[in-house]
Amino acid sequence: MKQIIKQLKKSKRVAIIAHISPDPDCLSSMTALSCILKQFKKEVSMFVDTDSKRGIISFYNLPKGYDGDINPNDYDTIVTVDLPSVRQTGKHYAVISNFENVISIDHHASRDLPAKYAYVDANKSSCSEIIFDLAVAMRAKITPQIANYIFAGIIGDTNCFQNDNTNENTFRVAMECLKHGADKNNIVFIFQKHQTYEEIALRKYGYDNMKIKKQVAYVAFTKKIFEECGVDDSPTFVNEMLNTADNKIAFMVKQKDKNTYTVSLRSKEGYNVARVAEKFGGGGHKQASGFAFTGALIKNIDLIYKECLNEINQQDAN
Ligand SMILES: [Mn+2]
Repeated sequence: MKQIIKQLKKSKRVAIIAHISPDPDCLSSMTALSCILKQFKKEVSMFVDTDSKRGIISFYNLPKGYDGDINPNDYDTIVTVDLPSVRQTGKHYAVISNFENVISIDHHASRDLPAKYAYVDANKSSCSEIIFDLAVAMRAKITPQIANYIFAGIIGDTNCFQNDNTNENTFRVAMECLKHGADKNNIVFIFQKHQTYEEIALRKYGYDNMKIKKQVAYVAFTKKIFEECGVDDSPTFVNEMLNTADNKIAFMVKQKDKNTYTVSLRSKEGYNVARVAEKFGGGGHKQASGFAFTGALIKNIDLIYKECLNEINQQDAN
C-alpha cells in the first residue's frame, strides 16, 4: 500500500480504468479514486469500455470521453481498479500492456493483468473497500461524495451485505461511509430498488425461460431479447436464479455479438463455479465466476450445463 501511495503522489496525470460490463464496484472505485487524487491536485481521466448509457452508469455522471480511447502520451500513470484479467480491459488492452507505469488495485485472487505495482486484497468484499483504506492512508478528506461512491460499491459487490464476501471490515467501512455522509437510503434505493419497467420485462423473460434441471438453473438472453425489452444488460438476474431452496448452481448466458457470448455463474456454498469457468478459459470466485465463448449457443449451453452438473455430483459425492 505504501508503495502505491508513493507512486500516486509522484504522478501528475492519471488515467483510471474500470472493467468492461461495468458494475457498481468498478465504477465506484474509479470515481472515488478520482475524487481522492483531485484533492492532491492530480489531473485525472476515467475510462471504461462500454456502450451502456442506461442503468447504473448514469448515477456516476462520468465526464465526457470516458468511453473513448486512451492516448498514452497524455498520462504518466495508469491505475486499473477491480480489473483482474486482460480480457476485461476491453479495447484498452494494448495501451495497458505497453504502458510502463501501471498500478492495479483489486480484490480478485486470480489475476493475469500485467502491472508494475499491484495492491490486491482478496479478503475485501469489494475494490471500493480497498479504495476507502487507501483514502485514509493518504489522509484524504472523506467527502460525502466519496462516502456515497464507496458505499454504493460495497452495496453492489455484497448484494446489500448478503454475499459470502461480507465481513467485519465491510461493515466497518460501511459504517465509516455513513459517518462521512453517505446517503444510505438513496443508495440502496438506486442500486437495489430502482428497476425500470424495461428491466422488469427482461426479468419476466428470464423467469419465463429459465430452465431448472437437477438443481442447475440457466437462461440465455440474446441481443434480440435485450432490444425487445429495451435494456442493455441484466447483471443481477443470475443472483436471483439461486434464490431458491433447491438450486445449487445457476448460469446466465448473454449474447454480445453474432457468435460471441458471456457467461455468469453463481453457486451456493460448497460448489465451486470458478472451477467450471476455468474449464472454459475464464475464472473468478468460488461462488461467482464468468467467461466468454464464441460458437453455437445451444451446443455450448449443453457443455456448460454438463460441467455444472459434474461439479454438483463431485461435491455431493464427497
Ligand atoms: Mn469488485
